[in-house]
Amino acid sequence: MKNILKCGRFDLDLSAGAPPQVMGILNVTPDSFSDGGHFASLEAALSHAEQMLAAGVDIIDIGGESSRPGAPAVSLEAELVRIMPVLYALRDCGKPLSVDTCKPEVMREALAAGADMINDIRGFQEEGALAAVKDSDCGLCIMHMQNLPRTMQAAPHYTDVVAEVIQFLRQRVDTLMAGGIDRARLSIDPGFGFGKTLAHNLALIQNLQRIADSVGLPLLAGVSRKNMIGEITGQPQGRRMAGSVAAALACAVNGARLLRVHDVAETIDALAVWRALGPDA
Ligand code: 9MG
Repeated sequence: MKNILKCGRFDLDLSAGAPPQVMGILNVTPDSFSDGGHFASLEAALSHAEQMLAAGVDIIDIGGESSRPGAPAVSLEAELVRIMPVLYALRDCGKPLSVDTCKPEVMREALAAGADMINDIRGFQEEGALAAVKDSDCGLCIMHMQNLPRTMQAAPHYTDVVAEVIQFLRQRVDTLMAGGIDRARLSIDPGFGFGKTLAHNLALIQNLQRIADSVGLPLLAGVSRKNMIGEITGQPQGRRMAGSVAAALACAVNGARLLRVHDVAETIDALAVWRALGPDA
């Protein structure tokens, strides 16, 4: 059966037999560019986007607020100044544009400027978030997080991480649908590293298909360059590409239909090799 995610101007085929969609990460935060100047950041972001497009990215996720553990909060104005020029410049790039934000005002501005998807690590729980996306036709990614980025890695605790993530995602889906959002616009995400230990993250990877089936929606996985990759490989941030590609592939094998990654070209190659081995690989 076809499983289409309605995503603004685009319909994404997330059916089981179709190749997983690769979402390229485009961070427009001072820590993602070396000199921090605004014009230089824009230029660097656009050049990075061009590289991802040339590599065959399926969707670009633009973010102006870092969600790293302990990262400082960013004001509404600063977030808009970072992402809006990038969104305008990429609007006609031919691929869906996602905006990674928790702020309803940013959601509204981004959608008015042509964003196709909103990726909210808080699962649209902020007051006004549902209303901000309701009357558009954008896709939504609902992510699970325990606590908030400042404190989430202090002492993550679950009795049953898989069951609790499923329960949260089901509740958010029910709330969003009760609020008038079409189910065809929804995707879910267990939120790797967001209030999770390595053991929690591994349990989630092993159970991705169960999570997707239990909630009944396509699942997005974001493991790229995260601490869990460093914990397994012993590698620092700048040397986690191979581990990230391997983890993304494991997520795809286990049922993820969208992969949020930094290393677009390498992930696409890995997926191509896996898919060449046939449906049972
Ligand atoms: C913004 N962001 C950082 N990590 C993420 C992840 O794992 N999933 C989603 N949906 N967004 C993320």
